[in-house]
Amino acid sequence: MNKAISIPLSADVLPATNASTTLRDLILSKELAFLMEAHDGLSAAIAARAGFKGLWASGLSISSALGYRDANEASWTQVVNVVECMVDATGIPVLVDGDSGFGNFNNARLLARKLEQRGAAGVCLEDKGFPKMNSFVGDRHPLADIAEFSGRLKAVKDTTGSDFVLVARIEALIAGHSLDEALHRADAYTQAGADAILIHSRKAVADEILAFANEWSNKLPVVIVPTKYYKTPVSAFRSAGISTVIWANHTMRAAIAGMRDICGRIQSEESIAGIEEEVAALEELFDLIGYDELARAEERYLPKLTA
Ligand code: SPV
Ligand code: MG
Repeated sequence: MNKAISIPLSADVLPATNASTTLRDLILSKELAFLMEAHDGLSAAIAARAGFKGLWASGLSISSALGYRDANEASWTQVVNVVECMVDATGIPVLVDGDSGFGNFNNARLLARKLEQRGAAGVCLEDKGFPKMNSFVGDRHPLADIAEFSGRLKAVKDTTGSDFVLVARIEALIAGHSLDEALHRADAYTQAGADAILIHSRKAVADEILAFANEWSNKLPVVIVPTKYYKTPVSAFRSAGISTVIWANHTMRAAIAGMRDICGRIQSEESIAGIEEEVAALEELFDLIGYDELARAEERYLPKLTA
């Protein structure tokens, strides 16, 4: 009997212990969990290799990698296709940034169903309209009506399986509303069936996030994105009972810095001799993308080479 081959690489690349940890396990665990941003198959494989047990398919990073703004310029089908590559390249759970769901309840449930079919472990929907704008850009972040957004959440919950994780993201603090408004929304989204609450902030300190966590007292797990309050030590998040930290854009920003420096050097030096030791070896690339598995498959499936 032929054994199914794994394409392209999962078992060859990942520590076996990672593959069986579900997103639900991570988010519900008493331990503080970390999701690392990725935006394509390669960055996903690198993050998994580093030991992360779950990934954040960042809307900002996926759209940036495609050359688009994080304002729903990339279509939902483009996002779904990228997520599929991330899933194929790793085998660890992927929480997808579903923005505001690309429309009403109907668009949101279609997006979630397609993500689930392609192997995503969950989706995060934010309570804004379509098109949304990245939370760190400008001041125009009108919030969705609570009842209407709750309908989006319910539709996703009714459409997806019980393992698929639905994270409701509250943008009230981003939009300049009060902590009470954020808490009120968190209650409504809990009623609507969310599995976790992502509370977002763009302040340089974590005070409003920690105040939220304190008042909320873990009615549902709390997920945070400390991009702007990056100086806050994770011990503060542990003490506050936060469930999950998302490092939301750092493979993308590392790639920008690396590519910017190397392009500049090659351009000015008119040579690649000086940078050879500074870029990843081709062997590392072949290893990350599982060329060894392909070589074994060739042994099995291709006719033997004759001299
Ligand atoms: C993303 O990574 O796309 C996010 C997080 O949604 S943020 O950029 O902070 O809005
Ligand atoms: Mg986003």
